[in-house]
Amino acid sequence: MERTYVMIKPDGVQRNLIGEIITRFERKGLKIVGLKMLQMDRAMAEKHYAEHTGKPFFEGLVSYITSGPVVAMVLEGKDVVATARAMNGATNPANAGPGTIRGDYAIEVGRNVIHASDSIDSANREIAIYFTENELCEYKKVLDDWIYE
Ligand code: YYY
Ligand code: MG
Repeated sequence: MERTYVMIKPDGVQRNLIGEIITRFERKGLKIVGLKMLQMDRAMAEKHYAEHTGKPFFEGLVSYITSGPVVAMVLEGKDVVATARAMNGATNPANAGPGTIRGDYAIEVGRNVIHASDSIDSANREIAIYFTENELCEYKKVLDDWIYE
C-alpha cells in the first residue's frame, strides 16, 4: 500500500491544530503508520527542502520550519500521495479551496501549516529522513474492510 510523509508545521502546532488535522486524515480513512513530535534543526531542514536551496524564500523557510516543534507522520492508503496533497490544498493558502487544510486554516504561503510529499519518490526520501523502519507500524484495522471494497 502507498505511503506518504505528512508534517504539521510549527505554526500548526502553535495554533492548536494537531488534533484537528490528524482527525481529518483519520476520518478520510487513511491509516497512520508512523507518528512523532520533534524539532527540526537546520541540517534536517536543508535536507528536507534540498530542492529549494538558493531560492529567495529558502532562508525564511528554514528559519520558520526550525522555529518550533513539528508533528511528523506517515500515512498509508490507496493513492495517499495525491490524496494528502489534495486535502492540504494549494501551496499558497490564497489559492487553496475551502475544505482544504490550507484553505481553512492558513493565509500566507510562508505560514501554510502543513506539508505532504509531492510524489512517491519524494515520500520515500522524506519518510527516511524522519523515521527508522521499526518506527513504522504495519497493522490491520477492522475498519479496513469498510473503507476498501
Ligand atoms: O510542496 P509544497 O509545500 O506545497 O510547496 P513547495 O513548492 O514544495 O514549497 C515548499 C514550501 O516553501 C511551501 O510549503 C511554502 C514555502 N514557499 C514559500 O514560502 N514561498 C514560495 N514562493 C514558495 C514556497
Ligand atoms: Mg514540496
